[in-house]
Amino acid sequence: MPPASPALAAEITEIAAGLGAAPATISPKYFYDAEGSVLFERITRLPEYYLTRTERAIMQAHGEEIGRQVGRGATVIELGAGNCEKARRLCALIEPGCFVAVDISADFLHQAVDGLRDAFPALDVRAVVADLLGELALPDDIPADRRLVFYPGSSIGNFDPPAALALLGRMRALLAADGALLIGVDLVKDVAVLEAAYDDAAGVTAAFNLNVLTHLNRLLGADFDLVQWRHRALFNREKSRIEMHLEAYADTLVTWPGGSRHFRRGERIHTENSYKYRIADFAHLLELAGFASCSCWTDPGHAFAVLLARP
Ligand code: AVI
Repeated sequence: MPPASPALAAEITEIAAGLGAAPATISPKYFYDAEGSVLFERITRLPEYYLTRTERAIMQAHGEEIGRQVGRGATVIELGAGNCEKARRLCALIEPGCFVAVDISADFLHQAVDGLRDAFPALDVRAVVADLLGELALPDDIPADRRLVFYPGSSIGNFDPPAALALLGRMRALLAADGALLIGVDLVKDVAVLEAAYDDAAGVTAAFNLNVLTHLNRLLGADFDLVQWRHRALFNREKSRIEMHLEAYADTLVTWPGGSRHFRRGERIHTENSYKYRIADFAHLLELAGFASCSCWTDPGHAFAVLLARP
């Protein structure tokens, strides 16, 4: 095997430490290889996965008011921009002067911003490759005034509250006094609805969760046998979060170069948390991060909320 790059070596060390921990964990960032990204797109169109379409409906229903509050000509900074699909709808609503797409995946990002430039030829479109967990530094020539940080999809829910607070603080640091944050947040609701959204009848979320093992087999040279593992998605009421796990059907030994772990039947690997908020609790988190005021819109069933927060 050729020697791993320092970045890959660090990932391998992180993954091996997670597999060795009690309970075992795999970071959700490893969901998103090429296959995982395709599966996630499919999840967003599932009947049980209400988040994406509900957020879209809120943005459509209240687009005029959001546009009025933000005003034309702002600089939109979308964090985790992905395929820039949501950006297109937002740009049509608020007509920004500049759009900055920030994402960790360079290849995907450059393709997506090219599409956005074609759709909005007059818009100044930039791409910034950055990890949201690191320092969020933008190039100096990006306008500093009237910035709108856009973080849709309830991705904030994939961070534990202290990490969510720290990320909101980094977003706040990107803004001058006239800036704002537009963020989508999934809300606490009936457990059956929540669990179905993360364990759909067609098995797409199960395939998404299991795919992380295929990714690890490739990345780490591990020998996970996927038929030995099942997808579990459970709402943890106390922590107000959906937890995704992979559970061993039988005693199984997993090995990789330099390590191994024996899993007992029923033992789980924790792969993701997706926190569900009450609006008041999320508004409090925003306040702690330095946002002084916010407007909030929700759907008639109060499944999801879109908040516009200002310093
Ligand atoms: C990306 N994120 C907001 C999704 C969520 O709902 O927490 C990831 C996901 N995991 C399983 N289904 C969707």
